[in-house]
Amino acid sequence: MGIFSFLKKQKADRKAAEQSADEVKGAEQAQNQPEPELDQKLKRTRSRFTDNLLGFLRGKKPVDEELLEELEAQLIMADVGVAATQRVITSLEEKAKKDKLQDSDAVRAALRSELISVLKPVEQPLEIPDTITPFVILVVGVNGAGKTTTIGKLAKQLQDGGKSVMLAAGDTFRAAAIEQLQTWGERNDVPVVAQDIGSDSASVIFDALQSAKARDIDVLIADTAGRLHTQSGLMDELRKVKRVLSKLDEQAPHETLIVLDGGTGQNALSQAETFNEAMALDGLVITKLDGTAKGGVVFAIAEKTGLPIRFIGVGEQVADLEVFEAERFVDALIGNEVEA
Ligand SMILES: Nc1nc2c(ncn2[C@@H]2O[C@H](COP(=O)(O)OP(=O)(O)OP(=O)(O)O)[C@@H](O)[C@H]2O)c(=O)[nH]1
Ligand SMILES: [Mg+2]
Repeated sequence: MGIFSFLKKQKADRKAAEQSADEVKGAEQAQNQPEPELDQKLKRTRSRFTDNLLGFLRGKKPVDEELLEELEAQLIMADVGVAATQRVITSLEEKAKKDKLQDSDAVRAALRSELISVLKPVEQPLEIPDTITPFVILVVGVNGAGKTTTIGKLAKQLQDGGKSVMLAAGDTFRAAAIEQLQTWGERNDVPVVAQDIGSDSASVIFDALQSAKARDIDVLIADTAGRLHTQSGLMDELRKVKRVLSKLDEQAPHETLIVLDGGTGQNALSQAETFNEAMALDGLVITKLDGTAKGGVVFAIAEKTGLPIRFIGVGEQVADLEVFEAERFVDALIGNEVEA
């Protein structure tokens, strides 16, 4: 597509966006309705935890080796992963030895506190210091993980927090990717720096940083095309983005954020590990936790990578991005009705 037809298309898209302004307004009104609680949004994973994992604890069973073995099997089946499961079970065994697990309520309470302790070290919210402007966030991950959607949601949150935000359309592979980011930008009145499809991703993001500096923008968020860590050419492209940005600001990008689709279970874990080796990640966002029963993978990712989980995605709407909190997450899965 030539630049002229591209611009024409952009114009047509803008018009379409204006026409749908009423729809957006309606959606915003809907967003003003009280939000469903996190446990509702995580209901599939919650039901795996409460029905399968905790179901067998109901009724006063003796706390013996067999019960802990069953619990271990259930944790593995809930995608918690071997390492995190072992840590939890070992600690429960120690408590059992000291006669601290008298009944299944005590097991539940101990389980709750062990699960929290797996997640606590990675509860490190994204902090954007006022002293760094523009603060540059580079968003990476495999195809379809939720990168662009997360950027849209994050832009709104930051804006609501009083930051000025700019987006960079660094996914130059598909016209639809550029348009998708522009739609999010229009919806929130956030400027989007884009170039023609097929242009060099690093140059788009470099231009955006220059522009953000000139306009005194607080936060620049750069989108990138989905890729697998095995696609070495594409991984080189990401390294080039980093290199080029550091010419304008030695510390940029200040946050390299990977977006992982929680519904892919153990694949999400291996993506976090391999991208981290290639890119030195600063943080994670785990999306689509609303649509999956595999939310237990959050524990596996926390235990194995130790990388900060900045946010979780729990739906497709702009408000469906939550700052990750260990206790809140565990309570949404297993409840906190028992005394810890
Ligand atoms: N249910 C649910 N859907 C989500 C969430 N986050 C993103 N999605 C959906 O996942 C699909 C892919 O999201 P994108 O943001 O386009 O993913 P991407 O990583 O940018 O994809 P590529 O640009 O193709 O690599 C879209 O339909 C989103 O609406 C979430 O937290 N929950
Ligand atoms: Mg995208």
